[in-house]
Amino acid sequence: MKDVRTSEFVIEFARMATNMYRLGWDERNGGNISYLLYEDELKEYLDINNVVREMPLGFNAKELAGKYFLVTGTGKYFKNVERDPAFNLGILRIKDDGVTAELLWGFEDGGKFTSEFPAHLMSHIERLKVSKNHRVVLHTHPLAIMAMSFVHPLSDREFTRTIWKMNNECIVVFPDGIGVLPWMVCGTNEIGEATANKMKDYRIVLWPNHGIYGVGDTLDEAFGLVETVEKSAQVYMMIGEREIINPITDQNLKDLAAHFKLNYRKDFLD
Ligand code: 2HA
Ligand code: ZN
Repeated sequence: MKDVRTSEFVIEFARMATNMYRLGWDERNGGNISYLLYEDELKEYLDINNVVREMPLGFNAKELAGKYFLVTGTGKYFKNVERDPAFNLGILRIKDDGVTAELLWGFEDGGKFTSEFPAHLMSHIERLKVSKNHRVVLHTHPLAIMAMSFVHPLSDREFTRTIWKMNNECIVVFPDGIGVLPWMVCGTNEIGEATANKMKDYRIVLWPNHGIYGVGDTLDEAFGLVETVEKSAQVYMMIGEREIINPITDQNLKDLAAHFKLNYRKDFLD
């Protein structure tokens, strides 16, 4: 067997964690990532019949039974993932009963999956219904997105419109817009259900005063969504109270949508 730490999926995942830490998005143990792995790519690295230990999921994820996830650990720091992946990450399989995670590798200190794993798994379930190639759920605490969530109305439409209008790229990158939750207690099944419910329509979900979720078929895609929202939120916060004299108008956005043939949220424009 090859060493799991030399696999493309662990290396790419660990680099992503380092990058997000360096961007200032993931202080202390902030943020978490889960990455759906395929059995074929795992087989050369792991004996998939060797379950190290089991952990209860705390809800029923039967739709994901038999699926494998590489995931960050609870209490673990993004800063440290690349230096010691086997301590900070785990590879889990959802057991046939739907309510148990089987640890196949990692969490070497006896650790456990992220407290937001319910929100991740429930989001994976919804996104797999929309895209069969879906693989990544990423949660993080970018600075400007957090700041903006304190000072901007929290509706899907209003938040999306403002973000779209801070950067021409936005409607092209996420024509489906941004879902916005009310303030909720994190780490619970309730916030997981609310997040997954938004994931039926959106690939980006804002948790006000906390952070954001992005999903995608690849790590780059999920990261790229969040990165693009964060850039716009930075522009918004940098403009601050000053009057916008050269806005991106609703008509500009419609023209972009027509040019790039976007399937965008038409009800979000006037
Ligand atoms: O994993 O970000 O929301 C730490 C968090 C909780
Ligand atoms: Zn968080």
